[in-house]
Amino acid sequence: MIKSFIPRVAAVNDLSGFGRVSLTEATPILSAMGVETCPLPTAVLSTHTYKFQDYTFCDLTDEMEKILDHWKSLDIKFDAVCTGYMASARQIDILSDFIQEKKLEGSLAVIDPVLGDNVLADAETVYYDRMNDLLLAMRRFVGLADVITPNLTEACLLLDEKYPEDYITEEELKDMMVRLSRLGPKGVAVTSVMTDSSRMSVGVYDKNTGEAKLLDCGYIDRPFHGTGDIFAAVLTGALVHGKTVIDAAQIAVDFVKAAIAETMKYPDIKIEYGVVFEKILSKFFSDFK
Ligand code: PXL
Repeated sequence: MIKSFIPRVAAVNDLSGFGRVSLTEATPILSAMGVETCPLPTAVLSTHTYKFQDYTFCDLTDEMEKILDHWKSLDIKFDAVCTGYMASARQIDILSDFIQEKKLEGSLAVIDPVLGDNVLADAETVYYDRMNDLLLAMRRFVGLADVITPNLTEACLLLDEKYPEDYITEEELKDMMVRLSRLGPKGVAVTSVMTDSSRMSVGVYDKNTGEAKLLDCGYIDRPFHGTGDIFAAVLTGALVHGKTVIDAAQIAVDFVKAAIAETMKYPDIKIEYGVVFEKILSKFFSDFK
């Protein structure tokens, strides 16, 4: 059996060469948090799919099965499995088996149900490119999670509800998180929630204690691509260090806010280039325990 001496996470996500998303964020972030990161790529892309045309896309579904078989033969233990961008519904089936096995060994499952974002997409397409067939599989998949991290668009898709036309109140958000927790997860963090005209918030709910909190993210009137993936990575890193879901969400909010503040120093960075987290990474987590 290969045991972990520092926390070890299987990070299941795509590898997009350019544009700061998914594994190009999760891997350095988890490493900086003192977590051994074992990437399991779902697809290799030249760039992510937002705003870039003609990106290359190599679906790794078959390869994932082989990688998992090899990992199994090595009997590797993981403190957590965190999943993000899925390239096919079959990947969700493969990972469902993997997560069920790993949960029996005590691993935590953090599922980011990557599907879309109203804030980024134009009015009638809430889904990210390629994602509109995955909803049903994703609804089942989140049932296996200990913690889920949907943005508000994904939360509405999972609950089969309309995206709110107006700002959302704290009570409405708590109610939504309680309903999401009924799908299975004990912890729910909903990102990208406009709680008034000048405030973006993250809602977080801990089913074990019944506590819900609204975390203030400030507000800058433009989207920041890839911040959901950063949020999920930091939250996972904090959870495997033993933080509660509410504390972990606060740490993730603080890091995303710091990365956004850094990005604002570079006016030439386009939205699709993601946020500049590199320069703040080592300092932010230097004392992290
Ligand atoms: O950040 C979500 C995400 C992840 N991976 C890929 C994407 C997106 C959103 O556009 O395209 C490949």
